[in-house]
Amino acid sequence: MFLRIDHVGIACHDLEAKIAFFESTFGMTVVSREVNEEQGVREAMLHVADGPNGSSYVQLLEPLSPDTPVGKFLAKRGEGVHHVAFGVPDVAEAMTELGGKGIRLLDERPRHGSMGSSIAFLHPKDVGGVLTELVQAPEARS
Ligand code: CMX
Ligand code: CO
Repeated sequence: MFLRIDHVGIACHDLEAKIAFFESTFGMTVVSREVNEEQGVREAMLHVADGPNGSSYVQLLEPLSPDTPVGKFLAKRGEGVHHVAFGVPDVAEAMTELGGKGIRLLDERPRHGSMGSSIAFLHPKDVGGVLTELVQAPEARS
């Protein structure tokens, strides 16, 4: 079902400071910066590696306000890993398949993610405590 780990989402208070840390410590490069109002985040994607099934990234997330998924997470748990995102060939198909297995979908339909992707989230309580994101890359469907 999964093509790759697309990204690991990391919640932080100060996006610019965290970008500087990842760049200077790991030599990673920012490939995209976006504000996603729908998700309530200011975010940056840092390239990790390219594989046969696409690229993988670290996604740094700063909340736009306390009353957002990442804002609530930071208040409750502090900075750290917020979600894991898997690449899928077709996010709508994956949602149907996983919904049919009783996993709660947090989105009724795919939403807009980073760099033109289509995304959907699975409830962390149904995935062993891990907020899980499905990602379809813009070029994935042929
Ligand atoms: N990972 C694991 N567990 C999490 C979690 C996370 N990121 N966020 C919340 N939870 C847990 C909480 O700890 C809590 O558990 P307990 O009841 O045992 O304390 C439970 O889920 C409910 O948490 P809450 O703080 O009451 O928050 P909500 O239920 O209002 O929202 C969630 C939780 C997952 C439904 C919401 O964060 C959501 O819809 N997330 C999807 C969208 C998102 O995260 N967008 C930002 C990223 C965008 C991107 O990647 O592009
Ligand atoms: Co993400």
